[in-house]
Amino acid sequence: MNELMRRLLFLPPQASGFARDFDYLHYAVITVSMLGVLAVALALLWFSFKYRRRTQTTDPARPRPEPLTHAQEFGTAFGLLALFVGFWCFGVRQYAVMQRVPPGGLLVYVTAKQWMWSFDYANGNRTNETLYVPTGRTVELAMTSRDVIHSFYVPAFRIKKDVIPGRTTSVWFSAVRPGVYPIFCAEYCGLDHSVMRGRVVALTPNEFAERFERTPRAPGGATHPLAEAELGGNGELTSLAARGERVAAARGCLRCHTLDGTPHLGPSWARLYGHEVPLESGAPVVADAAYLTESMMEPLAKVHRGFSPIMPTYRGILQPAETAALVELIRSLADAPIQPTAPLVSADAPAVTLPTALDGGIAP
Ligand code: HEC
Ligand SMILES: [Cu+2]
Repeated sequence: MNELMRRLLFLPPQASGFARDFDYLHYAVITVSMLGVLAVALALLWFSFKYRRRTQTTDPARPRPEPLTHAQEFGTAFGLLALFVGFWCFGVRQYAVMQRVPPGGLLVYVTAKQWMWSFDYANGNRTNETLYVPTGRTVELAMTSRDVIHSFYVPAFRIKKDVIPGRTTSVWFSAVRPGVYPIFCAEYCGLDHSVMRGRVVALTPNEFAERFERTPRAPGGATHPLAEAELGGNGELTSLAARGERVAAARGCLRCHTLDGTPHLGPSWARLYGHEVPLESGAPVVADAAYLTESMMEPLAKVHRGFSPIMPTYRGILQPAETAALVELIRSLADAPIQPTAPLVSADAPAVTLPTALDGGIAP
């Protein structure tokens, strides 16, 4: 039945964990709608026959339709409403599943630009156009754009999500069987939008570990020339977190942040990722890739409780590759041990000269 409906509706293969549930709802909505159309069409035919125009002589007493009672009217209206609210409830449930990333998956950083996709892995690999993933494991994509809004769309996984410059959006899936699945850009993004394609190659976990996790270079052999150009590296493979440390030092983040749990002018990055952050305004948030990126681009949007809002914005300064490296650095410290005896501000910290920030203005 599933296979029949899938073919009838020309749907791509169901290659991710939630593809099947997703399709069932699709089938239900389509079937109900089609039955509705059919019922209306049949009624139309029947009524146009039954109440057709006749001459006075052949049909002096023309039948009149019985009007519906109020109960019948309300019953029909509520029935239809309940049906659509039912669809909506199923849809919301599926949406919630797709929004909540299960912990412990493989995190890959996706960068979109006119007109290609590139993928950065925690071990330092980078591939263009082809995303390699293991089957049977949660894969989370932390996505951002270098230029305009794009949208990451893998029909076989039934996932689609906008990719926005200056922000990080996440999407997740787990591939159910090995194969090659096309990636499309689903947001018009310029001249070559239609050829902004890529593919997901799902490998068995063994194959993935063998071919991908151990080799210093991506299986395709591709290393993004921008990776070195942007990060000033010399081409050797360093883990993304190590690159993050270089970026943090180069961009001056470590004047205010520490990696060992010591609070300084800003909160420490140790044990930050995946933990709750108390905010000055309202309810706490969980520090995920989206929150961390927002904190860099728009530090005032959510201020960590107990810290003064002195962090300058890095919008337009940090490149997407640098943002990804910083997020990965902070993620690598998610379970870092915290020195219990660490002084509030380490004595040997270099003196910090704060720009305009303390005078009320925020440096650009
Ligand atoms: C002038 C000091 C200063 C510099 C430089 C600075 N920050 Fe911050 N940062 C802060 C302060 C203070 C906060 C807490 C207040 C807030 O949330 O805005 C903060 C908050 C953050 C947060 C949110 C953490 C949390 O616990 O809520 C992140 C992530 C962050 N900074 C990243 C960076 C990165 C990356 C850089 C370098 C590119 C950087 N910061 C440079 C002072 C700084
Ligand atoms: Cu695009």
